[in-house]
Amino acid sequence: MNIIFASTLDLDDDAWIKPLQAAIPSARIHGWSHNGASVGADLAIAWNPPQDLFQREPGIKAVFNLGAGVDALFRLPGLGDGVSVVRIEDAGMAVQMAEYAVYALVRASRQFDEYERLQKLKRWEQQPDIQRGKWTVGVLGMGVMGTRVAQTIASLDYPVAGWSRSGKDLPGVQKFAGADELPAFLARTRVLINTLPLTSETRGILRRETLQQLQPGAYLISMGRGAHLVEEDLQPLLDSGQLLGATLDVFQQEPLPESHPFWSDPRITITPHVAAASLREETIEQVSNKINCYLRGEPLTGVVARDRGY
Ligand code: NDP
Ligand code: OXD
Repeated sequence: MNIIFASTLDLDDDAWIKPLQAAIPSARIHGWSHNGASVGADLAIAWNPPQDLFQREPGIKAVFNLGAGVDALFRLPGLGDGVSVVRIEDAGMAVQMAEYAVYALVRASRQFDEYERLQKLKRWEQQPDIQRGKWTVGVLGMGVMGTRVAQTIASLDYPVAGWSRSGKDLPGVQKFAGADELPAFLARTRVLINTLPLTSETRGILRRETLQQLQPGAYLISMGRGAHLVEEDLQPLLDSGQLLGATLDVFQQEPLPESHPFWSDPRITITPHVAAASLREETIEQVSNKINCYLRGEPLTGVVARDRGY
């Protein structure tokens, strides 16, 4: 049984391949070498995978993704319909997504962004008290990430709703399901938090037509994928006052090019795809458990539904 560890990132072999090999003794794990020949891989462990992964290794039967989002894998040529795609579930990321969302929400709702501006001017000016009822929060995607985000924000007494394909019942979180209920969800939401996976159905979901259905003076916090946002629609919505600000972790092109207009817009806060980092120990433990289950023929969690793309 050969496993290829396929990543274009400069990951340290000692930190990744050695512990994976120790945890999966019944297989041989090979590193990816650019210009190298096939190792006859049966399985792959992938993160930022090389473009020619499936062309060089046509025998791969299952891919274990070292992250939650599998959109990059689906863009690779040669991923056969019969190949199973398995993703990481949480592994320490959901709590980080919740922290990121709370940071951006609280910065806006408690006006800490305004206090940062006032400090630069050496001005001692108390802003009006928060009216929590006016800070309605809506979470797009109620999976592993969105659930933790919504629960955390609900615990801070903000009015929270969650939208997903099937609808999720959570105490303190209003449920919205499917495309039919999206307009009602948007209409009650002021702070929109995106934790969706990128699929053919969710690409471009953050666009003029949807964002202008939010409550006036809205904020956008996006941690899903860059292609959820139609980037050219954002600044006109900020100019019109429909949106007051945006905190973005993900972009159509990453790294965000220096010439991109978002960099110099003070209404937009930018982070370099760090809302949640894959934590090495948790990720190695989870992926090796999944591979060992697969090798023993046991059922797995985190298997991506190929027809839905997540
Ligand atoms: P899950 O698969 O657990 O959850 C996905 C959620 O999105 C589900 O609630 C699902 O609905 C919902 N959904 C998917 N498609 C649709 C649709 N067409 N309409 C309505 N709802 C839909 O994924 P995770 O929560 O683990 O991860 C979500 C994404 O977060 C990842 O794919 C990745 O892109 C992003 N991410 C970003 C990180 C960062 O650092 N910026 C870090 C980690 C993840 P249902 O429940 O009905 O299936
Ligand atoms: C992920 C990410 O999908 O880090 O895991 O973006």
